[in-house]
Amino acid sequence: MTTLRSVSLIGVPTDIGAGERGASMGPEALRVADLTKALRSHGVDVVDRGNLSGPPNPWLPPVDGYRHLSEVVAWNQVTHDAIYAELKAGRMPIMLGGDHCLGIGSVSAVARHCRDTGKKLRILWLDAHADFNTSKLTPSGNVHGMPVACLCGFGPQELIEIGGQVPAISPKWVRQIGIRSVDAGEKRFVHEQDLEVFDMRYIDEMGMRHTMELALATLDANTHLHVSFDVDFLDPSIAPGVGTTVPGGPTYREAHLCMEMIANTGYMGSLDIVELNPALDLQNRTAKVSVDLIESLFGKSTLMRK
Ligand code: 6HN
Ligand code: MN
Ligand code: MN
Ligand code: MN
Repeated sequence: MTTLRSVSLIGVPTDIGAGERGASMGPEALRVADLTKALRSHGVDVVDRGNLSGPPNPWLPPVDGYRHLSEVVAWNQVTHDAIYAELKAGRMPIMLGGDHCLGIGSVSAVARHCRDTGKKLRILWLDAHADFNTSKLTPSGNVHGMPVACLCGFGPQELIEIGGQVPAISPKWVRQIGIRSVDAGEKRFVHEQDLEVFDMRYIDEMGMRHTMELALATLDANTHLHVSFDVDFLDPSIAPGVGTTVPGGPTYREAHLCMEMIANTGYMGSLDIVELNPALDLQNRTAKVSVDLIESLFGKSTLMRK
């Protein structure tokens, strides 16, 4: 396995892009669930960089289709800078969100790093949602429903240019897994842009193994794989601590298989863990299951396959 074994944890304690308060407490909940210790038990060198800081959540209604746009830009700018610096130093950043709008800063930093180093970028977006809304399509104005669109160049100038190039990524580099809630206009746009979506219907019919074989099919030794793990990917029965639960997600074992197959590639170079909302959780259960799954992402497997 060639996965980088030097990891930096970066907490980004904000719920600025969400429609429910509380994801700002996500980083601390993951620390309380012993993320550092769990990673170290798999031989990973872990440094916890603490939390980034940014503007408070003013909790205002959307303006022109966006809620809190200037604050969202500020948080994503600091996220971009921190993630980019870690990659430049040869470390694997793990961004502890925070809501999923932070994927804009995180993935745009990874894309910039891939341009610097000539690496091919692939992005696995593990989520119940496609996060492909625009200000015209969004039913909520919440920017956590828009990061994939922004990364592909569809969004407000000040957000889409954070990584120094517009668009930051091509839709062709993205594989979405676990999708089961897409808004009507968003669905049309997903088809128009030809995003590769492995939705729950596909996983039900074909199984997680085949799904992941396809999602990982175009990886090679020159690939940087970014995993953006929205905790609402998981079935709410195992992960109740998220603001936007959607029934019918992957089971505990399906989710582990997904993570184990990613680990086996050896190509994961960066990771986001987002949308964990301790205010909605039950005794930190969702944080614990997230840490458990991250262990699988770093090679914990029952049969110890090499
Ligand atoms: N997330 N599609 C809905 C919206 O408001 O745009 C929900 C988005 C959820 C976003 O969970 O990262
Ligand atoms: Mn999401
Ligand atoms: Mn989601
Ligand atoms: Mn197959």
